Amino acid sequence: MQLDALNAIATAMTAPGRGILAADESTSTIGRRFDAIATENTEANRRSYRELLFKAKAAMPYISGVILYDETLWQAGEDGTPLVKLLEAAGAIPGIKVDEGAEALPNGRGDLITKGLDGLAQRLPKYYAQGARFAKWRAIIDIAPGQPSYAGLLANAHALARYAALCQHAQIVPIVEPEVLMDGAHDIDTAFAVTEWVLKEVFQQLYYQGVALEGIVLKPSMVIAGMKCASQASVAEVAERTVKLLKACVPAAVPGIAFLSGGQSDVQATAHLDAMVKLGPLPWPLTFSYGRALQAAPQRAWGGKPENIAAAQAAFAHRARMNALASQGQWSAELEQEAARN
Ligand code: 5MM
Repeated sequence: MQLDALNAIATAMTAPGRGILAADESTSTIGRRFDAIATENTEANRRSYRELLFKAKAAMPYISGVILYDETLWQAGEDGTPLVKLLEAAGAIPGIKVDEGAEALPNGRGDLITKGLDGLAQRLPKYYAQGARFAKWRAIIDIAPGQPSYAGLLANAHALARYAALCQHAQIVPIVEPEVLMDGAHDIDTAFAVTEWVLKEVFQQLYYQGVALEGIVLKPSMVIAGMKCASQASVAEVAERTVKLLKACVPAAVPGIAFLSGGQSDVQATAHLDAMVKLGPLPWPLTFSYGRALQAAPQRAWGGKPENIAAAQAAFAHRARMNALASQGQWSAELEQEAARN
């Protein structure tokens, strides 16, 4: 393992002013997104949609890396150029989602376990040869009565650490993504306590598996009340709680932290990132690795129609720029409105 090279990639992925586009929706997830815009979930439509994002000239300067789904890694655009080459030409690092989704953990009382370790050592060199320089694995932690169980939490943290060690041996930077879902009715105190437990266990397991922290990117969820909770915290409180938690749990050796948006509205996800960065200086750069919060607007603008490609690219560029500003603590709600007027 060449740790300096892994560290250089992880540092580039989380450089302030740029962030990661999570475009790794599995075929069923992108199908749900396409349903919402009355677009058929065909291979050609998935390719056209992702191609329009990667060719968005005004957006890509703000994108350090793109997480791809397996299918996309091997696809070529309309003129035959591999989509990976489009990304490289735009200065974005290609990455690959290597987990194979989640299933119920036996005896887990509702906990899920992420699959995909079997055969991963054999798959990684193929991804590297195709241009992937980082990978992603998402552990899903749901909060509900009696959940997560320690058994579920430990199994997921262990799998994340095993994945990360395998990636580093294949010279691929692992994005370590423990997502505490914000779907429930839990309050922000519960989100804090569970996320703290998860991060403590994840870093313990990374240590046991010999993962070099200098060669990973952490992709956490923010500390936020569940969507069904009546009492929602302010932007300032979410930022303050999240930064407090990260300082207590994430070693300074980690080169950067790139958040997931987890179902927040796009502007909310930007506002939270900006507020956290403004609490700095911090031991690590904070940026975005958003899926829905970057793509909701371009998907609506596109609606599956070729004549809307320019509008979709403009919507994507706007969100990418707003988040890039947020990663430097330079975003404001006024800027958002100003851009909407132009
Ligand atoms: C892009 O969505 C990814 C999940 O796809 P599947 O559920 O189909 O596997 C997801 O892992 C994503 O990378 C992160 O959760 C960040 O996306 P959000 O929408 O939470 O910012």
